[in-house]
Amino acid sequence: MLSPLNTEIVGSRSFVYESIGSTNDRALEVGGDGSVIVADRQTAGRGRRGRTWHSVSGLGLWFSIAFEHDTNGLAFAAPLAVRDAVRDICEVRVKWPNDVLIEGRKFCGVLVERRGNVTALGIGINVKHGTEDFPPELRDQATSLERATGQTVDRGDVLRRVLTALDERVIVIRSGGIESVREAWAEACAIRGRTIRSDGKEGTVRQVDHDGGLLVNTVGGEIKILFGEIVELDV
Ligand code: BT5
Repeated sequence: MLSPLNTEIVGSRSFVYESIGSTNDRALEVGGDGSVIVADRQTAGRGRRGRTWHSVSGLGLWFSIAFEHDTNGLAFAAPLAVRDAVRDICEVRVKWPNDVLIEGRKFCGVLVERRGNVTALGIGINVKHGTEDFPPELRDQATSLERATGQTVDRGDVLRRVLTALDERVIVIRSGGIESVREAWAEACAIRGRTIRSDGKEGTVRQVDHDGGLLVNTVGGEIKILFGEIVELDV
């Protein structure tokens, strides 16, 4: 599934599995700056806060990249790389902080985890799923590239494009350009000025902070939300 890449950092080594617990766990174990771990199926794919990531065989891209230094900004770079990779086939929206949606439905999620000096950037992309391939509870909220576009999409091609686009962003970050990547991500989230609700509080997003947190004006004053759950009330 992983053809040779013309990249500097991402793809320094690659490990391809038919089935694995979680590619993030494997990335944290193998380390190595730029190592890519791809699995056809995950038996324990996970999202944030212990949530499950549905990762069946043959339909999606479940992969992680290990990084060993300068890892700030990966959570900004990943959704941008996915957006750029599929730009030719569909228009996507980045939902703060790092879900990627097509027509309001999630087809990609990102999970950044750190252990010791290794950071795993995990990316899940639904590619070939039809409606019935998702468990019932996800059918209304999830989609795949093929379901959304009606076109046949090659998983290897999408993977190569994502890794290449990610490599470009990581190079920018490592040469001191994290602010430009953060700004591009904040722009893609289109969250400034939006009315949102989080943990029972409602307000308007005034600014995206340097760490990606949202500065929100509420009736009780300004609050900051850092990688929490939000509902956008005026989409
Ligand atoms: C995420 O978490 O969106 C991060 C998902 C990261 C998955 C990748 S796959 C490779 C690597 N290895 C791993 O073990 N993980 C990473 P979160 O924002 O917490 O969203 C999780 C929620 O998304 C779930 O509770 C479901 O509601 C929904 N969900 C689960 N599987 C889905 C899927 N395949 N497509 C769309 N939504 C899904």
